[in-house]
Amino acid sequence: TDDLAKAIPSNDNKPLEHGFSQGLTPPKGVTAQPRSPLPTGSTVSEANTSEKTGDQAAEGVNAVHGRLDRVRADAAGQALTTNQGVAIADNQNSLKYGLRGPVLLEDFILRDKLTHFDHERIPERIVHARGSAAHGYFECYEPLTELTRAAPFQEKGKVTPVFVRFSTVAGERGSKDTARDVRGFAVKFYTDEGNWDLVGNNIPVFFIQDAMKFPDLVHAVKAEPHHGMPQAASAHDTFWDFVSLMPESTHMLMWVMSDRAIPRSYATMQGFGVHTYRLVNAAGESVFVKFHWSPKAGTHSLVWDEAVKISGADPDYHRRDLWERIDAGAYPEYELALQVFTEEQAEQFSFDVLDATKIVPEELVPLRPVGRMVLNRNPDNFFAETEQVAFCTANVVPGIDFSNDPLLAGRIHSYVDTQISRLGGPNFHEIPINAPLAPVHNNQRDGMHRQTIHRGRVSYEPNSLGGGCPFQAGAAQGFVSVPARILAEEEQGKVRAKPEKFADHYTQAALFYESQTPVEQAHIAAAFRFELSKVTVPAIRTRMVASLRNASESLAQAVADGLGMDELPAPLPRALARPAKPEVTQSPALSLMARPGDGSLAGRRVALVVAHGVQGAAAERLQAVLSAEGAVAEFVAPRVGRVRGADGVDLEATASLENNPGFLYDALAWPDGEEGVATLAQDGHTMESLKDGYRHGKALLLVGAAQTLLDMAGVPTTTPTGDPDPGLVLADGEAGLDAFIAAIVRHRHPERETDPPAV
Ligand code: HDD
Repeated sequence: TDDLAKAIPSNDNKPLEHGFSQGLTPPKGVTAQPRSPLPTGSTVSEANTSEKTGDQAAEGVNAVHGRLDRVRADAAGQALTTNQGVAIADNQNSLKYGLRGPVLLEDFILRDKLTHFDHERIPERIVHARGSAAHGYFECYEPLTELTRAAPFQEKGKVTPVFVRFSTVAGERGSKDTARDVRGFAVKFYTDEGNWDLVGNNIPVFFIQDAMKFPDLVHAVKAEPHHGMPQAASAHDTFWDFVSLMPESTHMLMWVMSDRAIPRSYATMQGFGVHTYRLVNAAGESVFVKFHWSPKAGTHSLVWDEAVKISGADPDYHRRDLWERIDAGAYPEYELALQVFTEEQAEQFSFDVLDATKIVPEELVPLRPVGRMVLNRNPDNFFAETEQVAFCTANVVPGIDFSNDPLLAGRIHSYVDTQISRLGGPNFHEIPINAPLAPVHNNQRDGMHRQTIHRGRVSYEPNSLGGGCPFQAGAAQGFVSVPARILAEEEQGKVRAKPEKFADHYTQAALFYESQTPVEQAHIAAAFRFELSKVTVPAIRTRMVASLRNASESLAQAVADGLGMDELPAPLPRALARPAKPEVTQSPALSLMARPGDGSLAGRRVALVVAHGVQGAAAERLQAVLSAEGAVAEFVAPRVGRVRGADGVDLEATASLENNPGFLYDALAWPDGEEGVATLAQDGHTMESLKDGYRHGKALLLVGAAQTLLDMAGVPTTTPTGDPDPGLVLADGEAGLDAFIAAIVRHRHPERETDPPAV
């Protein structure tokens, strides 16, 4: 038994649950398998060791593996058992009195199985129900000890394991990924000094300024309560009724109506901590900070028509993309940058840094890159990890502290509170995905689903019976709140009110809109038009346009035109007649075009559309070149399976135009081959793929005979202004390959766009 106990890292009472070969003797004829070795191939350095816990990761393996490994189950070579560990002889039939007789109540095996099944679901998150997650690590570029004592930032090259969950906000757990919505970007850092959750979004501002309004906002945006529609969409009366009555949401509306709300991938969107937080160094000195994540692959989005079509063909589009990138080793990577400023600086800004509807423009406080985050491992089990992970804004570590943002204050309460009902009690911190790597010692006891077996008779402090343990850590080790004072404020006593600058609802909305390229502005106007056209009560539309006039006359006019309004309503009265003069009126960094990415093809999906009679060898070379650049290039044919090449070189189509329509790809190519092209020309799917690819601004390559398809599909070879189309590559042989690759890197070719679309 001693040997066995040593071999098992945690619960030595129950080796059998963990698939240990030392356990149950397998039935005759079955060989017991040794436990599978820890996964390798992660790029985490060996320095990933917790000095505190003594945890040492296996070479090349994230330390978090070790901790979760104690609860991983592997049934290889094991017999089926009940939850009490009793081996099950027959898993096909209930226990009956006679072959055609009644099932017996005593069938504890049937009841064990059904009872558990009946309770397999837990309540979904009230917001951010739909999500996808991955493991990875954060690596610090340089010590930030002058700014913070937070564990992840203490050494150059220091690696901290993370678990990241991305989500949409409004839709239910099974809703589509490509809804127009904010995306959650929640990062759990398993630091040496406890868990730090940076629970952010892909948009740096929020709809409301005070947590008091959060339930109203969420009730307004979710499906309407009488008929439960629409699913995962803000395009309905109650949402626009609420936001048009809440002018503080105008800035956020600009962002959610922009292409940021329809990202191409979780790997191609930014993340933001949103609130102003504090960094605190070992001397107790603090500065304000805003957190920014920027994707290495660049910020890329879908276009609306594409997002709508994808949601039908693949509602799991973003989940699949994240999974496949990690599976293929094209690990999503993000750089963490800080905007650091002092309280005195903040006092001088034209806006209030405690107002979550405001950004700090990068031109005012530049971004300081401090590290990178790599997502390099998919979860083993969706429920155990992605569903049960509990992020809480209250989870901060020494070196990180809060500001007085009133929205943040509500969040500090709300997340812990929601997990108690969602995860069924106060011990959700013991669920493996939530458990810190740092040890936990306190006098909290009992409650639903307690895992820890506390030893001894002492569960209070101070005590002498336990030698005074666990003892207060003191200021040197423990968390100490910044003794913040409120600068330049008179003693006001308890108030339910807001500071004056909170009432400037439009200056930054204008800043965002004015900082977009003309194409992005057109998309914002089209999104407002689409959403408001779904609103059935005309007065709500009018009120929204009246509000927009305060942010941008030209946007308001474009939206009014799109809604067939004969004249513009009078602007909504402003809460603040004379807002402070903004420091900047243009911020190019706010455009999605500001972050084109590293120029690699990694993670891009390319369809090579083929049919019997294609030039097989050339098509194969095309696939090889694109794959060598990191793209996922697959043959798509009228049917899956073998495609006969005219030159005797056969291809394997892994997708069909029916099961994977063209709009699921970033780029499409039609290789040469007269007979193949003639077959494709007979297939309506080909024309749809070509038209969609053109309309969605994608890179298109047509080689030799395939160029005849353009005319048939009604796709022009120049842009509407008569200029050459940089995304449309017409080639003979291999001549156009470089141009095609350059066009894919550019992501989309919006110069083709007309409103309404010509194709
Ligand atoms: Fe929240 C979930 C982000 C305001 C209350 N929120 C949730 C998640 C993210 C955010 C990413 C999903 C976490 C996960 O993947 O499990 N929320 C934000 C941001 C906000 C914000 C960036 C504004 C800056 N949230 C906000 C307020 C409140 C909440 C003001 C309430 C006072 N949020 C919740 C919640 C959720 C949640 C109800 C649902 C499930 C959960 O917490 O774990 O408590």
